[in-house]
Amino acid sequence: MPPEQQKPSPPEHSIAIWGAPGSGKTTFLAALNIALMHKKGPWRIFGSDGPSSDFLVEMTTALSKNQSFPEATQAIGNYRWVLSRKADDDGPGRSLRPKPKTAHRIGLDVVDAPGGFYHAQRAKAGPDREALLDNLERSSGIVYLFDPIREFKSGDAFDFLHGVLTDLAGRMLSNGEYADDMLPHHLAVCVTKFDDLRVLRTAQKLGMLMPDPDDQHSFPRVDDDYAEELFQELCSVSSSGYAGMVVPALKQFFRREQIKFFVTSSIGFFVDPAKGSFDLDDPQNLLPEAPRHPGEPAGPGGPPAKRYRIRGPVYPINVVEPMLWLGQRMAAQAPRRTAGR
Ligand SMILES: Nc1nc2c(ncn2[C@@H]2O[C@H](COP(=O)(O)OP(=O)(O)OP(=O)(O)O)[C@@H](O)[C@H]2O)c(=O)[nH]1
Ligand SMILES: [Mg+2]
Repeated sequence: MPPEQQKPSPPEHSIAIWGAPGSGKTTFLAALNIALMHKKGPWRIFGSDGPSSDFLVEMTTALSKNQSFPEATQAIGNYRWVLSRKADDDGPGRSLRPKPKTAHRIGLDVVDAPGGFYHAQRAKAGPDREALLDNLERSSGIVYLFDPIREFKSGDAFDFLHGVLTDLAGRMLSNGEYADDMLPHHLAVCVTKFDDLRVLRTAQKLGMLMPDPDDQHSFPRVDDDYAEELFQELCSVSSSGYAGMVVPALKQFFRREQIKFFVTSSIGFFVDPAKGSFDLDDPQNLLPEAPRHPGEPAGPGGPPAKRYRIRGPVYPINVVEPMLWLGQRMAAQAPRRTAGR
Protein backbone atom coordinates (compact mmCIF):
# COMPACT_ATOMS: atom_id res chain seq x y z
CA MET A 1 0.00 0.00 0.00
CA PRO A 2 1.50 3.44 -0.88
CA PRO A 3 2.44 5.36 2.28
CA GLU A 4 -0.11 8.14 1.67
CA GLN A 5 -2.91 5.55 1.84
CA GLN A 6 -1.83 4.02 5.13
CA LYS A 7 -4.06 4.92 8.03
CA PRO A 8 -2.99 4.87 11.64
CA SER A 9 -5.13 2.70 13.90
CA PRO A 10 -7.95 4.78 15.32
CA PRO A 11 -7.92 5.40 19.07
CA GLU A 12 -10.03 2.77 20.75
CA HIS A 13 -13.04 3.65 22.80
CA SER A 14 -14.14 1.04 25.25
CA ILE A 15 -17.80 0.19 25.46
CA ALA A 16 -19.29 -2.11 28.10
CA ILE A 17 -22.63 -3.85 27.68
CA TRP A 18 -24.58 -3.93 30.94
CA GLY A 19 -27.79 -5.81 31.63
CA ALA A 20 -29.38 -8.69 33.58
CA PRO A 21 -28.89 -12.29 32.40
CA GLY A 22 -30.87 -12.96 29.25
CA SER A 23 -31.56 -9.27 28.61
CA GLY A 24 -30.16 -9.68 25.10
CA LYS A 25 -26.62 -8.31 25.41
CA THR A 26 -24.84 -10.84 23.22
CA THR A 27 -27.65 -10.94 20.65
CA PHE A 28 -27.44 -7.14 20.43
CA LEU A 29 -23.73 -7.34 19.56
CA ALA A 30 -24.38 -10.26 17.24
CA ALA A 31 -26.93 -8.21 15.29
CA LEU A 32 -24.64 -5.24 14.72
CA ASN A 33 -23.03 -6.48 11.53
CA ILE A 34 -26.39 -7.50 10.02
CA ALA A 35 -27.91 -4.15 11.00
CA LEU A 36 -25.14 -2.25 9.22
CA MET A 37 -25.51 -4.36 6.08
CA HIS A 38 -29.29 -3.79 5.95
CA LYS A 39 -28.82 -0.06 6.31
CA LYS A 40 -26.73 0.07 3.15
CA GLY A 41 -25.30 3.26 4.60
CA PRO A 42 -21.71 4.44 4.72
CA TRP A 43 -20.78 2.59 7.95
CA ARG A 44 -19.15 -0.84 8.03
CA ILE A 45 -17.67 -2.90 10.83
CA PHE A 46 -14.66 -5.20 10.89
CA GLY A 47 -12.53 -6.86 13.54
CA SER A 48 -9.06 -5.61 14.53
CA ASP A 49 -7.91 -9.10 15.44
CA GLY A 50 -8.78 -12.70 14.63
CA PRO A 51 -11.12 -13.53 17.53
CA SER A 52 -13.00 -10.24 17.12
CA SER A 53 -13.47 -10.95 13.41
CA ASP A 54 -14.51 -14.51 14.19
CA PHE A 55 -17.23 -13.28 16.55
CA LEU A 56 -18.69 -11.05 13.81
CA VAL A 57 -18.65 -13.85 11.25
CA GLU A 58 -19.94 -16.61 13.56
CA MET A 59 -22.70 -14.48 15.02
CA THR A 60 -23.83 -13.17 11.66
CA THR A 61 -24.09 -16.78 10.48
CA ALA A 62 -25.87 -17.94 13.65
CA LEU A 63 -28.53 -15.23 13.52
CA SER A 64 -29.10 -15.34 9.78
CA LYS A 65 -28.37 -18.79 8.31
CA ASN A 66 -28.88 -20.90 11.45
CA GLN A 67 -31.65 -18.70 12.86
CA SER A 68 -30.43 -19.34 16.38
CA PHE A 69 -29.69 -17.14 19.40
CA PRO A 70 -26.30 -17.16 21.11
CA GLU A 71 -25.77 -19.37 24.15
CA ALA A 72 -25.73 -17.67 27.57
CA THR A 73 -22.33 -16.01 28.04
CA GLN A 74 -20.00 -17.86 30.43
CA ALA A 75 -16.98 -15.55 30.62
CA ILE A 76 -16.06 -11.95 29.86
CA GLY A 77 -15.61 -11.51 26.12
CA ASN A 78 -13.57 -8.69 24.64
CA TYR A 79 -14.02 -7.65 20.99
CA ARG A 80 -11.94 -5.09 19.13
CA TRP A 81 -13.81 -3.67 16.19
CA VAL A 82 -13.54 -0.74 13.85
CA LEU A 83 -16.59 1.18 12.72
CA SER A 84 -15.54 2.67 9.42
CA ARG A 85 -17.44 5.30 7.42
CA LYS A 86 -16.76 5.19 3.71
CA ALA A 87 -15.33 8.39 2.32
CA ASP A 88 -17.92 10.48 0.48
CA ASP A 89 -17.97 9.74 -3.21
CA ASP A 90 -17.73 13.22 -4.69
CA GLY A 91 -17.39 12.12 -8.31
CA PRO A 92 -14.36 12.31 -10.61
CA GLY A 93 -12.12 15.19 -9.62
CA ARG A 94 -10.52 17.58 -12.05
CA SER A 95 -7.06 16.91 -10.78
CA LEU A 96 -4.95 14.35 -12.65
CA ARG A 97 -3.74 13.00 -9.30
CA PRO A 98 -6.85 13.00 -7.12
CA LYS A 99 -6.15 12.83 -3.42
CA PRO A 100 -6.91 9.39 -1.97
CA LYS A 101 -10.20 9.34 -0.14
CA THR A 102 -10.02 8.91 3.60
CA ALA A 103 -12.51 6.86 5.56
CA HIS A 104 -13.58 8.00 9.01
CA ARG A 105 -12.92 5.38 11.68
CA ILE A 106 -14.07 4.78 15.22
CA GLY A 107 -12.22 2.05 17.12
CA LEU A 108 -14.35 0.10 19.57
CA ASP A 109 -13.21 -2.19 22.32
CA VAL A 110 -16.40 -3.92 23.41
CA VAL A 111 -16.78 -5.97 26.56
CA ASP A 112 -19.63 -8.46 26.97
CA ALA A 113 -19.95 -10.20 30.35
CA PRO A 114 -22.39 -12.80 31.65
CA GLY A 115 -25.35 -10.92 33.14
CA GLY A 116 -24.96 -12.82 36.42
CA PHE A 117 -21.69 -10.93 37.09
CA TYR A 118 -23.78 -7.77 37.63
CA HIS A 119 -25.72 -9.20 40.57
CA ALA A 120 -25.87 -6.85 43.55
CA GLN A 121 -24.76 -9.58 45.95
CA ARG A 122 -21.06 -10.23 45.52
CA ALA A 123 -21.49 -13.86 46.47
CA LYS A 124 -23.92 -14.34 43.58
CA ALA A 125 -21.86 -12.26 41.16
CA GLY A 126 -18.87 -14.59 41.50
CA PRO A 127 -15.11 -14.04 41.48
CA ASP A 128 -15.00 -12.01 38.25
CA ARG A 129 -16.79 -9.04 39.76
CA GLU A 130 -13.52 -7.05 40.06
CA ALA A 131 -12.67 -7.70 36.41
CA LEU A 132 -16.13 -6.47 35.48
CA LEU A 133 -15.63 -3.26 37.48
CA ASP A 134 -12.19 -2.77 35.89
CA ASN A 135 -13.84 -2.95 32.49
CA LEU A 136 -16.57 -0.51 33.42
CA GLU A 137 -14.02 1.91 34.83
CA ARG A 138 -11.95 1.72 31.65
CA SER A 139 -14.97 2.19 29.38
CA SER A 140 -16.05 5.58 28.18
CA GLY A 141 -19.38 4.30 26.87
CA ILE A 142 -21.96 1.94 28.30
CA VAL A 143 -24.89 0.27 26.58
CA TYR A 144 -27.38 -0.49 29.34
CA LEU A 145 -30.03 -3.00 28.28
CA PHE A 146 -33.40 -3.16 30.03
CA ASP A 147 -35.44 -6.25 29.19
CA PRO A 148 -39.13 -5.55 29.84
CA ILE A 149 -40.07 -9.22 29.43
CA ARG A 150 -37.67 -10.40 32.13
CA GLU A 151 -38.83 -7.52 34.31
CA PHE A 152 -42.43 -8.62 33.91
CA LYS A 153 -41.50 -12.18 34.94
CA SER A 154 -38.64 -11.77 37.46
CA GLY A 155 -38.66 -8.05 38.31
CA ASP A 156 -34.93 -8.02 39.05
CA ALA A 157 -33.38 -5.39 36.72
CA PHE A 158 -32.63 -3.20 39.73
CA ASP A 159 -30.77 -6.09 41.43
CA PHE A 160 -28.44 -6.26 38.43
CA LEU A 161 -27.84 -2.50 38.47
CA HIS A 162 -27.53 -0.87 41.85
CA GLY A 163 -24.75 -2.95 43.46
CA VAL A 164 -22.34 -2.54 40.55
CA LEU A 165 -23.34 1.10 40.07
CA THR A 166 -22.60 1.89 43.72
CA ASP A 167 -19.25 0.07 43.52
CA LEU A 168 -18.33 1.87 40.29
CA ALA A 169 -19.23 5.26 41.79
CA GLY A 170 -17.14 4.41 44.87
CA ARG A 171 -14.13 3.52 42.72
CA MET A 172 -14.30 6.46 40.34
CA LEU A 173 -15.68 9.32 42.40
CA SER A 174 -14.15 8.91 45.82
CA ASN A 175 -10.84 10.63 44.95
CA GLY A 176 -12.63 13.80 43.76
CA GLU A 177 -11.35 13.58 40.16
CA TYR A 178 -14.71 14.69 38.78
CA ALA A 179 -15.77 18.03 40.23
CA ASP A 180 -19.46 17.27 39.80
CA ASP A 181 -19.15 13.79 41.38
CA MET A 182 -20.79 12.29 38.30
CA LEU A 183 -19.55 9.33 36.30
CA PRO A 184 -17.90 10.43 33.03
CA HIS A 185 -19.37 7.73 30.74
CA HIS A 186 -21.80 8.23 27.90
CA LEU A 187 -24.77 5.95 28.49
CA ALA A 188 -27.08 4.48 25.84
CA VAL A 189 -30.13 3.11 27.69
CA CYS A 190 -31.86 0.57 25.49
CA VAL A 191 -35.28 -1.01 26.01
CA THR A 192 -34.78 -4.42 24.37
CA LYS A 193 -37.15 -6.90 22.66
CA PHE A 194 -39.35 -4.23 21.11
CA ASP A 195 -40.50 -6.96 18.70
CA ASP A 196 -42.17 -8.85 21.58
CA LEU A 197 -45.96 -8.48 21.36
CA ARG A 198 -46.24 -7.14 24.92
CA VAL A 199 -43.77 -4.35 24.23
CA LEU A 200 -45.09 -3.61 20.76
CA ARG A 201 -48.71 -3.41 21.94
CA THR A 202 -47.75 -1.14 24.86
CA ALA A 203 -46.08 1.26 22.45
CA GLN A 204 -49.07 1.00 20.11
CA LYS A 205 -51.52 1.76 22.94
CA LEU A 206 -49.51 4.84 23.83
CA GLY A 207 -49.63 6.02 20.21
CA MET A 208 -45.84 5.87 19.90
CA LEU A 209 -45.52 3.70 16.78
CA MET A 210 -44.41 5.34 13.59
CA PRO A 211 -43.11 3.79 10.39
CA ASP A 212 -39.40 4.10 9.79
CA PRO A 213 -39.15 6.11 6.55
CA ASP A 214 -35.66 4.75 5.91
CA ASP A 215 -36.59 1.09 5.60
CA GLN A 216 -38.28 -0.63 2.71
CA HIS A 217 -40.59 -2.70 4.96
CA SER A 218 -41.95 0.29 6.92
CA PHE A 219 -41.33 -1.46 10.23
CA PRO A 220 -42.79 0.46 13.15
CA ARG A 221 -40.39 2.06 15.54
CA VAL A 222 -40.49 4.33 18.56
CA ASP A 223 -38.79 7.66 18.12
CA ASP A 224 -35.90 8.23 20.55
CA ASP A 225 -37.82 11.21 21.96
CA TYR A 226 -40.46 8.81 23.34
CA ALA A 227 -38.08 6.02 24.38
CA GLU A 228 -37.74 7.16 27.99
CA GLU A 229 -41.52 7.46 28.36
CA LEU A 230 -42.00 3.92 27.03
CA PHE A 231 -39.30 2.70 29.43
CA GLN A 232 -41.21 4.29 32.36
CA GLU A 233 -44.48 2.77 31.20
CA LEU A 234 -42.93 -0.70 30.92
CA CYS A 235 -41.49 -0.32 34.43
CA SER A 236 -45.01 -0.17 35.79
CA VAL A 237 -45.55 -3.85 34.92
CA SER A 238 -42.43 -4.93 36.85
CA SER A 239 -43.30 -7.94 38.98
CA SER A 240 -41.28 -6.59 41.93
CA GLY A 241 -42.21 -2.93 41.52
CA TYR A 242 -38.51 -1.94 41.70
CA ALA A 243 -37.98 -1.25 38.02
CA GLY A 244 -39.16 2.32 38.62
CA MET A 245 -35.89 2.88 40.47
CA VAL A 246 -33.69 1.98 37.49
CA VAL A 247 -33.80 5.32 35.66
CA PRO A 248 -33.52 7.44 38.85
CA ALA A 249 -30.51 5.34 39.89
CA LEU A 250 -28.86 5.89 36.49
CA LYS A 251 -29.59 9.62 36.61
CA GLN A 252 -28.09 9.88 40.08
CA PHE A 253 -24.68 8.91 38.74
CA PHE A 254 -24.56 9.62 34.98
CA ARG A 255 -24.75 13.14 33.58
CA ARG A 256 -28.19 13.82 32.11
CA GLU A 257 -26.73 15.27 28.88
CA GLN A 258 -24.67 12.08 28.41
CA ILE A 259 -27.66 9.71 28.55
CA LYS A 260 -29.78 8.79 25.55
CA PHE A 261 -32.70 6.34 25.41
CA PHE A 262 -33.43 3.94 22.54
CA VAL A 263 -36.11 1.31 21.88
CA THR A 264 -34.41 -1.65 20.23
CA SER A 265 -34.89 -5.11 18.85
CA SER A 266 -31.97 -7.25 17.76
CA ILE A 267 -34.08 -9.58 15.63
CA GLY A 268 -36.77 -7.14 14.48
CA PHE A 269 -40.12 -8.14 13.04
CA PHE A 270 -41.10 -11.08 10.89
CA VAL A 271 -41.24 -10.55 7.15
CA ASP A 272 -42.95 -13.31 5.24
CA PRO A 273 -40.34 -14.17 2.56
CA ALA A 274 -43.13 -15.12 0.12
CA LYS A 275 -44.92 -11.77 0.48
CA GLY A 276 -41.83 -9.73 1.29
CA SER A 277 -43.85 -7.55 3.63
CA PHE A 278 -44.41 -6.92 7.32
CA ASP A 279 -47.83 -7.62 8.89
CA LEU A 280 -48.75 -5.85 12.15
CA ASP A 281 -51.13 -8.74 12.91
CA ASP A 282 -48.34 -11.34 12.64
CA PRO A 283 -45.16 -9.50 13.63
CA GLN A 284 -43.29 -11.95 15.91
CA ASN A 285 -39.93 -13.06 14.61
CA LEU A 286 -39.23 -15.87 17.08
CA LEU A 287 -40.68 -19.31 17.73
CA PRO A 288 -40.52 -21.46 20.88
CA GLU A 289 -37.99 -24.27 20.58
CA ALA A 290 -38.59 -27.76 22.01
CA PRO A 291 -36.52 -28.47 25.20
CA ARG A 292 -33.24 -30.25 24.40
CA HIS A 293 -34.19 -32.91 26.93
CA PRO A 294 -37.36 -33.32 29.01
CA GLY A 295 -37.54 -31.14 32.11
CA GLU A 296 -34.49 -29.05 31.12
CA PRO A 297 -34.11 -26.47 33.93
CA ALA A 298 -32.98 -22.85 33.70
CA GLY A 299 -29.39 -22.30 34.83
CA PRO A 300 -28.80 -20.18 37.94
CA GLY A 301 -29.48 -16.61 36.84
CA GLY A 302 -29.06 -18.01 33.35
CA PRO A 303 -31.16 -18.16 30.24
CA PRO A 304 -34.90 -18.46 30.40
CA ALA A 305 -36.16 -22.05 30.68
CA LYS A 306 -38.01 -21.60 27.43
CA ARG A 307 -35.69 -21.35 24.43
CA TYR A 308 -36.53 -19.63 21.18
CA ARG A 309 -35.40 -19.80 17.61
CA ILE A 310 -35.55 -17.06 15.09
CA ARG A 311 -38.43 -17.42 12.66
CA GLY A 312 -37.28 -15.55 9.58
CA PRO A 313 -34.64 -13.08 8.42
CA VAL A 314 -33.33 -10.73 11.09
CA TYR A 315 -34.03 -7.00 10.67
CA PRO A 316 -32.44 -5.31 13.70
CA ILE A 317 -34.04 -2.09 14.92
CA ASN A 318 -31.98 0.60 16.65
CA VAL A 319 -28.92 -1.60 17.11
CA VAL A 320 -26.51 0.51 15.05
CA GLU A 321 -27.83 3.81 16.39
CA PRO A 322 -26.78 3.46 20.06
CA MET A 323 -23.32 2.21 19.05
CA LEU A 324 -22.82 5.03 16.55
CA TRP A 325 -24.13 7.60 19.02
CA LEU A 326 -21.66 6.36 21.62
CA GLY A 327 -18.82 6.03 19.12
CA GLN A 328 -19.31 9.56 17.79
CA ARG A 329 -19.73 11.11 21.24
CA MET A 330 -16.65 9.35 22.56
CA ALA A 331 -14.58 10.23 19.49
CA ALA A 332 -15.48 13.90 19.99
CA GLN A 333 -14.30 13.77 23.60
CA ALA A 334 -10.72 14.06 24.79
CA PRO A 335 -9.44 10.65 25.92
CA ARG A 336 -9.94 10.06 29.61
CA ARG A 337 -7.15 9.12 31.96
CA THR A 338 -8.06 5.80 33.53
CA ALA A 339 -6.57 3.77 36.28
CA GLY A 340 -4.97 0.55 35.13
CA ARG A 341 -4.18 1.77 31.60
N1 LIG B 1 -38.02 -11.12 21.35
C1 LIG B 1 -36.70 -10.99 21.41
N2 LIG B 1 -35.99 -11.87 22.15
C2 LIG B 1 -34.65 -11.70 22.19
C3 LIG B 1 -33.98 -10.69 21.48
N3 LIG B 1 -32.65 -10.78 21.74
C4 LIG B 1 -32.51 -11.82 22.58
N4 LIG B 1 -33.71 -12.38 22.85
C5 LIG B 1 -34.01 -13.52 23.75
O1 LIG B 1 -33.22 -13.37 24.91
C6 LIG B 1 -32.41 -14.53 25.11
C7 LIG B 1 -31.11 -14.15 25.76
O2 LIG B 1 -30.34 -13.39 24.85
P1 LIG B 1 -28.78 -13.17 25.07
O3 LIG B 1 -28.30 -12.25 24.01
O4 LIG B 1 -28.08 -14.45 25.23
O5 LIG B 1 -28.80 -12.41 26.48
P2 LIG B 1 -27.54 -12.00 27.36
O6 LIG B 1 -27.93 -10.70 28.03
O7 LIG B 1 -26.30 -12.00 26.57
O8 LIG B 1 -27.53 -13.17 28.45
P3 LIG B 1 -26.30 -13.65 29.39
O9 LIG B 1 -25.15 -13.93 28.49
O10 LIG B 1 -26.85 -14.87 30.08
O11 LIG B 1 -26.05 -12.53 30.36
C8 LIG B 1 -32.28 -15.15 23.72
O12 LIG B 1 -31.97 -16.53 23.80
C9 LIG B 1 -33.66 -14.89 23.13
O13 LIG B 1 -34.60 -15.84 23.61
C10 LIG B 1 -34.76 -9.79 20.68
O14 LIG B 1 -34.29 -8.87 19.99
N5 LIG B 1 -36.12 -10.01 20.69
MG1 LIG C 1 -24.56 -13.00 26.74
